[in-house]
Amino acid sequence: MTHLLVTGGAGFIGSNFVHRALERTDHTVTVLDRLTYAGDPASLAGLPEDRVELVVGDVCDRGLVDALVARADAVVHFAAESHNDNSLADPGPFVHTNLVGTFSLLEAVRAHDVRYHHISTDEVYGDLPLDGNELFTPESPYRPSSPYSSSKAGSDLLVRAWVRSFGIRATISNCSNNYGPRQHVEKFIPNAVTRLLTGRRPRLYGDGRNVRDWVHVDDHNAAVLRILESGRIGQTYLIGADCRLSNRDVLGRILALMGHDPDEVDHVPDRPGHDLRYGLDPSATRAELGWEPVHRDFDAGLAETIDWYRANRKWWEPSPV
Ligand code: NAD
Ligand code: TDX
Repeated sequence: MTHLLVTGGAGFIGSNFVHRALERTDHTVTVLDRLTYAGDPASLAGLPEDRVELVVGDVCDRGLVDALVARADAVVHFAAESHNDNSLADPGPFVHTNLVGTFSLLEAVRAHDVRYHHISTDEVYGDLPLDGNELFTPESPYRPSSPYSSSKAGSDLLVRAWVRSFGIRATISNCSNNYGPRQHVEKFIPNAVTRLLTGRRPRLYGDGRNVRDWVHVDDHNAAVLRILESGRIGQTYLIGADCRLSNRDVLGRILALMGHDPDEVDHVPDRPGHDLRYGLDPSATRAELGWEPVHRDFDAGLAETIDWYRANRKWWEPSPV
């Protein structure tokens, strides 16, 4: 049995990971989460109390992190400020949590020789031209665009340096855009769904041609568990499901699935510096880990996600949409 320290485990992807790890393994879990606006203990409701504990605290708190890492067999670091629009409005918390928080964890895993997995994003590679076929690979240069993605890129580089200079036992995964239940309503898909559920039009930034590469959060975390089990130290793994769609297309599908007209959209000014296209090549991850995404039907995944937001209004209604 393994004891995991999961940072950011009360957020969207981290809580999904905790549910999955408890269902599929005999691991025990300590969640370290500051419970920012994006963290909700309700996302951990119903889990076996003898196998999971929530510690409310900050990943930048070196003393607390050191004590928690000392009693863990492995760390999975999800905690981050994660929303691009917020990083444009106020970059400070992104630099602090994403860089200083990662530094604090790296120093603790170095001191206690604990296995570390770092959760990151395809956005560290910047964007691709709208109309090409090129994809990100683990060798693509780092070219982040926003305060969010540059802080994540910086955190990845810290991990790489700690592997090379100090020999820590770390892996990194860079995943594409996630969707699924318990995603904060600030993000595109839940924002559109919950605006429609509350009688408002969803918003499309700019001309809506920007492309995102979608993966279901269950598939992301299935890959993360595989990496923990059999990933090679020092390796970077790209996680994605080859589902590249324009924002216009995604919104059209949501409107159709929810019984609305295709033109029930508010066109709003574009995001400054808005990345044009993300697309990543997950073939090396698939070949090495034998991992395959299960949620291959995007419309079915979207429909299930919409149903979850319909059925769980109490979870999201307190947040401004
Ligand atoms: P989220 O915003 O839903 O959750 C982040 C969690 O971290 C929250 O529970 C929050 O309370 C916690 N947190 C924030 N600052 C903290 C701090 N200083 N100390 C302790 N806890 C803190 O984010 P998410 O969408 O679940 O993303 C999780 C990770 O996955 C992030 O590292 C993100 O960069 C990465 N990622 C996200 C996506 C995506 O599509 N959402 C895609 C690829 C990678
Ligand atoms: O109302 C909206 N209308 C709209 O057109 C919102 C909220 C977004 N958008 C667009 C902007 C993006 O092109 O939709 C796309 C997706 O937007 P976000 O949900 O904000 O995600 P993105 O900026 O692509 O970043 C996400 O994926 C990578 C996550 O927030 C990051 O944490 C992750 O690293």
